[in-house]
Amino acid sequence: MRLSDPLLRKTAEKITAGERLDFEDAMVLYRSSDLNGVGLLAHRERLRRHGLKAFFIRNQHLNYSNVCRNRCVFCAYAKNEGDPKAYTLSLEEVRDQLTCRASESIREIHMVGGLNPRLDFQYFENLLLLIREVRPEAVIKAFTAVELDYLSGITGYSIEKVVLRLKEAGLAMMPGGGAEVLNDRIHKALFPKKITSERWLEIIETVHDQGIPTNATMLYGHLETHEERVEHLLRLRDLQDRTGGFSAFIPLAFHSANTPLAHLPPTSGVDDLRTIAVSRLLLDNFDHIKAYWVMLGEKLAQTALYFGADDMDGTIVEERITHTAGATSPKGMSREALMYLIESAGMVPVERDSFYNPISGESHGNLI
Ligand code: V47
Ligand code: SF4
Repeated sequence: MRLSDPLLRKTAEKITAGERLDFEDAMVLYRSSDLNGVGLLAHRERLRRHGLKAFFIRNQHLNYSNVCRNRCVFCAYAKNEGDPKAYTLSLEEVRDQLTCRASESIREIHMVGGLNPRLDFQYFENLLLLIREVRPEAVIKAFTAVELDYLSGITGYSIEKVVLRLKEAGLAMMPGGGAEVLNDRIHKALFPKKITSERWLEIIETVHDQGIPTNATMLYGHLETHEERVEHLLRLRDLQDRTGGFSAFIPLAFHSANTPLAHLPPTSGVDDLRTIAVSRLLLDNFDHIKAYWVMLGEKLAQTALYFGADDMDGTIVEERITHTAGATSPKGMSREALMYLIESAGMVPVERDSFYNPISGESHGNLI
């Protein structure tokens, strides 16, 4: 492989030899002038793992309440109780949101919300039971370590008991949010009321030990340095070495509108692609890297399939968190539109369930 940046060559040799990359390698990938070279290394790794397959899922997002006592600085979605834009869905409203899509084969319900002090444990259990009743064929991927810590606090239950109860009510997987950047400086500056990095890691380890897989995310493009991003990735990789419970990693590009950080520019396409590529190369024990089209936009998400990403996430139906912060992508996408994005990028769409099993034997084989 021809690399125009000589500084990249040593790291490229390690990748070719199948050696694990370290902090310095990741910084070389971040600093290199040869973005295409970094992308090519990540693409080669992506082809080795998945060929030209690009996964997607028919899913629906549900956000039960935007009332949140944490009020993270980067979050435009959360509101205080009494705010005219504050809402909390009743179980009947949740039922309506689910049944209005009854004709579609939705495979996953992705559900997160704010820490609303008026919601008790019963509400969360009832949400899961209701989804299981209305959508018995869908996997429920819900809550983050942040909600689990909250539920443990209001009930006095251990995290193990919270997970067990939610599992009994239908929880099968957890999304990757809540970690933001696993770093004390950023925690203090941007989300001081949220659980610490150590607590997030400890809770996720417990969740994995209880047999529930989760994703992991990283919110990037605000105050964090490249070094802090790399530390975040390495902390996730360490935990994955111990538990093997992470399914996919999803870099989340920060959107600043309607937040106190509105003066910050959007992430650049170059940074988005490089971050996908560094994630693919550093997280050697993660099977999947997601290009979340909602935050990247459809065209950059397509391009990311050539920088290490193998998954486009899903149909979503209605996204709220990023759109409140100024996202200009659509709020949802049809299965056909997602497949078009993948096919017109020269990849093979594979519809999957939450655990990356192809739907109805639709595996297209490894084409490389
Ligand atoms: O934890 C909040 C992020 C996350 C903003 O696991 C913002 O499959 C950008 O975790 N700009 C929730 N991001 C979303 C999330 C997620 C999304 C899609 C798929 C999966 C998955 C997980 O959204 C939060 C936070 O990091 N977020 N505000 C913002 N202004
Ligand atoms: Fe609340 Fe989550 Fe928004 Fe933070 S990111 S304010 S915890 S809803």
